[in-house]
Amino acid sequence: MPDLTAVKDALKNHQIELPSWAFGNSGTRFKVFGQPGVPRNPFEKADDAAQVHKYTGVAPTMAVHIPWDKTDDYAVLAAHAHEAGIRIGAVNSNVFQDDDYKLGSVCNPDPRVRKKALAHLLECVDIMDATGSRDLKLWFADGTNYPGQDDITARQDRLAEALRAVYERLGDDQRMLLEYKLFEPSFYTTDVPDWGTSLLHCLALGPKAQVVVDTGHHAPGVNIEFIVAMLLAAGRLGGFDFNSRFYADDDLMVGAADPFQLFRILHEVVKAGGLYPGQTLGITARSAAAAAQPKSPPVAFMLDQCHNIEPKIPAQIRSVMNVQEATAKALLIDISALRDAQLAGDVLAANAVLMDAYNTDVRPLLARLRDEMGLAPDPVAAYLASGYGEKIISERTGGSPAGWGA
Ligand code: RM4
Ligand code: MN
Repeated sequence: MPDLTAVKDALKNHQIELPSWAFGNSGTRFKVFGQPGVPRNPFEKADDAAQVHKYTGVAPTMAVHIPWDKTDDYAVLAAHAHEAGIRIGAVNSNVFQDDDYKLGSVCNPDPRVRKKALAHLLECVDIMDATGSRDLKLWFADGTNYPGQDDITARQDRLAEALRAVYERLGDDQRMLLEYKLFEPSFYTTDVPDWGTSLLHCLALGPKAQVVVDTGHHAPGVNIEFIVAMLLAAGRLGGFDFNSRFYADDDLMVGAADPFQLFRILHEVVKAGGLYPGQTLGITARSAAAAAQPKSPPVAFMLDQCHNIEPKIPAQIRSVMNVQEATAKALLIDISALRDAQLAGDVLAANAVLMDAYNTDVRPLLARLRDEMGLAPDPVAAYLASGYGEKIISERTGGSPAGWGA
């Protein structure tokens, strides 16, 4: 049986990163429903993210998205986040919301547009230097809508060239995470549609280039844990963008559509040791500044979500708890019993070991864990009782609420 103290230690050290954009207004292409009290700038987003960390104890960083979180001095933003009790995490680039990018960004046939997109990506690395962030997350909306519109391999060459330039700009302790997505906004070809394409680029670049798996970015029925296992084995799983996927990429709360899949994914991560801070997959050296930062796990556990109809801060708390519950269950798998059954070819016994862990109610264990961490046993209830939600509604009047600017 797994050692409960070790399970609790792993859960105490777990780090789940929140997306700044989860706190702003969001919606679908049909309608954005505004909510009262949403942040008006990245500083207020950091304040809200800090609330999630305050009640869960395992969400110490907030990813930013440029230009949604544009500010004059990123060191000031980092200091503000620190003051609020968190740090700035991954920097997400945005080369999909400018008229110039109609035919793509770094894959665009026009060299002028490619140059502009690359300049933005390099600016994001400057921001990482100022915030002390380890990871640059790259997602490209590039692709084509019609057969013959552009040359598939020429676009790959342009992509490789831009990625190389970004890679060369990274510090020793920085990484770039290349995200893939099956389709949308392009409908015929997508330039980074799958983990194979992302991995090929990363392998060509070097160890600081890693694949990021956004759970929503797959076709229905894809076995995501298999992809995760392969990437972990190759030392190239840089992180996750967790969310759900009912029919396609919905950015709803992680674990909403399929908590069992989340558990299966986390089993692969736990088995490979991807949970534990201090391991430095792919990083060759640590600068003094980075060494002074609290250590991050080799696999970044990021949320990539939007809360269109539900209140945002409690939804982020719930999402963190969903990842935490699935992780706890994965940690409870009796690995030696599983291995024995597997090696004996006992199909049913092996499956039973996995299901026993999955069917365990881990909520009492997590309540005890929170108690040991000096937290309330029910984070959502504690947040709702705190009055913070009412406070931001009354205080945040005037100005424009933050949104994703689509
Ligand atoms: C994209 C992609 C990116 C995220 C944006 C908001 O679909 O998943 O990771 O930064 O959405
Ligand atoms: Mn994503």
